[in-house]
Amino acid sequence: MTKPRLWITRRLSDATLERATRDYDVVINHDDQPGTANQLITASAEFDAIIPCHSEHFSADVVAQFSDRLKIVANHSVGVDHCNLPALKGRGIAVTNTPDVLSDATAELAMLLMLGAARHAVAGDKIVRTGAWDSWSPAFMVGKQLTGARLGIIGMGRVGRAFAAKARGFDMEIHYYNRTELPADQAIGAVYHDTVESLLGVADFLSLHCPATPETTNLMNADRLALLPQGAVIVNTARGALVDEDALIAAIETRQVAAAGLDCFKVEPGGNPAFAAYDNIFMLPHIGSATRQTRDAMGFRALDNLDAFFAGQTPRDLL
Ligand code: 8YV
Repeated sequence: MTKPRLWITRRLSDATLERATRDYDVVINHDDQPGTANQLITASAEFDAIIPCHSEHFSADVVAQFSDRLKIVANHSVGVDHCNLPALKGRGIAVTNTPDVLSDATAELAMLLMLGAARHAVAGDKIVRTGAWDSWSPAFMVGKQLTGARLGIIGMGRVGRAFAAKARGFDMEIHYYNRTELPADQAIGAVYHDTVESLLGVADFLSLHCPATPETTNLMNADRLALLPQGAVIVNTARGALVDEDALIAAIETRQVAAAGLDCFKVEPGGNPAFAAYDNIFMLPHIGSATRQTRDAMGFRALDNLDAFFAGQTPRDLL
């Protein structure tokens, strides 16, 4: 039987590429540059399947120009805000993602950002690294303690719950907002808030774990930032779209927000150059799921979805 033709848009893990090459007629974008609209449109005529990352944008306009050959977009990501799902489904193209497998890696990075933001990681590293550390005092770089503090989580899906599990290890009091209240065995004592506003009032620390949708764009705007307890710390490992970045800077300026830990930005790659002036904004370049173990698991999950699809079964992560 002829192997399905597969385009892999970015340099995925070696193990993923090896398995894909064994099982599919693969073209790999070894240049590792984001696939352009024109490349996607061309690929739709030449391939049965694409494994893209969140760096390839399947907008309605692009999908409208697709040829009929492409049957499945098996995303190498849990987030699918780069895909216009109605447009893809309208063309009869199956779409899958890679949930579960990146939850721990992303939650670990959220913990790093929360700790680093709370304890002056940027300023502390800078002063030692530059040789400018010439004094010490008990009042020096005093931060905010996690132990016993209230942690608000927006979006108690897989990543949110993995983050809560890690935060319990720091004896934090977990509160959450989710569209629906979790069953007790998943909430594990976390306090449910049925509005974001109610959650914000108790969030000494706030971590965002919801998808980017039209409804969640600029979820953390000036009005909501003002509802946080004074001196709150904000962490975002989900999507840059969730935070009004100008409003965040304003809240940092007034000390309403003491610090932020950000792995996601409105503009990626690149981030927001205005953040660079603030040592209390601890930033990383969208690497939440970037561990070897998780990259393999994401690639394998995307391939599992493809295998099922081409075997005539329903892929596990069909959206
Ligand atoms: C990935 C992510 O690195 O899975 C997601 O939604 O944002 C990241 O963890 C990236 O999307 C890989 O394509």
